[in-house]
Amino acid sequence: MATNDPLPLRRIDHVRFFVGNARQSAYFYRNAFGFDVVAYAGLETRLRHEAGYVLLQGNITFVLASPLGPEHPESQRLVVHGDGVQDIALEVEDVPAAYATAVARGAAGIVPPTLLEDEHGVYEYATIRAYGDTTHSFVNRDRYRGIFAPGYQPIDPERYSPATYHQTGLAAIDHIVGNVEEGKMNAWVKFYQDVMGFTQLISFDDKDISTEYSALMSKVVQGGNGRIKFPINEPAQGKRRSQIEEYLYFYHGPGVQHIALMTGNIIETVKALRANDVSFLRVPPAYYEALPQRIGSIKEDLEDLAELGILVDRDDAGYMLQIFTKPVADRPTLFFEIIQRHGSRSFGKGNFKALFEAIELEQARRGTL
Ligand SMILES: [Co+2]
Repeated sequence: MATNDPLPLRRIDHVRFFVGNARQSAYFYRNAFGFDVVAYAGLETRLRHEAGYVLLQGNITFVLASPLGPEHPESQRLVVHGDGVQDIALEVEDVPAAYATAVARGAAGIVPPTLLEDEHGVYEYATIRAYGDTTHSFVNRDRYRGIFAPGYQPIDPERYSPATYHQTGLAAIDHIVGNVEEGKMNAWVKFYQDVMGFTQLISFDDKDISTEYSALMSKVVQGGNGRIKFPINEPAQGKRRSQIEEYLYFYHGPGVQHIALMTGNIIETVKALRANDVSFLRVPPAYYEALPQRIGSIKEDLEDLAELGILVDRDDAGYMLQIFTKPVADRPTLFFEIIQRHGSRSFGKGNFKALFEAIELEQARRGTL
């Protein structure tokens, strides 16, 4: 399978967020989510147009970048979208081949294959357009020994006290979900299949995922031999404005809706995140009364799950536990999912109804339902 793959992808290398104040966002992701801030680029490292921070936890790498002036080519992004995901970078063996293949198959190129070089070696990347203003970079760091990429230096050890660093057990990116406009889901599924060589995993329609107000359609594509999973959502007809429409309205277009972060112990992770004031969606208590019948026996203590608000779903391969944060910025756009899998390959379809009711409660509070 891998040998015939026209566009072999190793893994998600990093997710780059474009934000209004990367310095403060780094503090938030460090002190609330437990990321270690390992590298910095900015005026002190001779980068004149932006500041960047590299954050690590487990196998997850986030890059937070902010423009240092209106001449930054992406500065308008902040006015239009607010803080959000700019780029999902995918590690490849051969950057020029990946870029050439993607463009030959219909992708819009943004940055052609580019070599960045410093005393630590060579870092190579190229960038194509995905949904909305979101991009995919192909990156290769096989010949790079520095902290992240040329321009970045290890973070000044004076910046943060080791005593305030507490990782929360987040280990890897499980999936990254994109919201696209009504009627565009299939075109983006086709993009990932035809251009990126992904396969479609599961599809559920609006009969599965609808409440009185919030209907959506969702399809999941995967690549990199299953290591990269991208669900794509579009709004479906509902009585009132759905959560996907709310996102598209406030983000002003398609973009990344949520990033699911995997943990090996969701109870400990969510306890740690709650202790750091990360806000999660709450489902009604009745959810837990119905749970044993719906899910059967699981390892975790039901009382722990109910106290923390963790959800459970099952498919024929096993079960999974998940919970969703509230949006992490003022606009109701990007949020995070914390997920632990016990065999299940589900994305939590069985929880959608309970969740949507919880989300709609939040929408009603925002007056956007
Ligand atoms: Co998810």
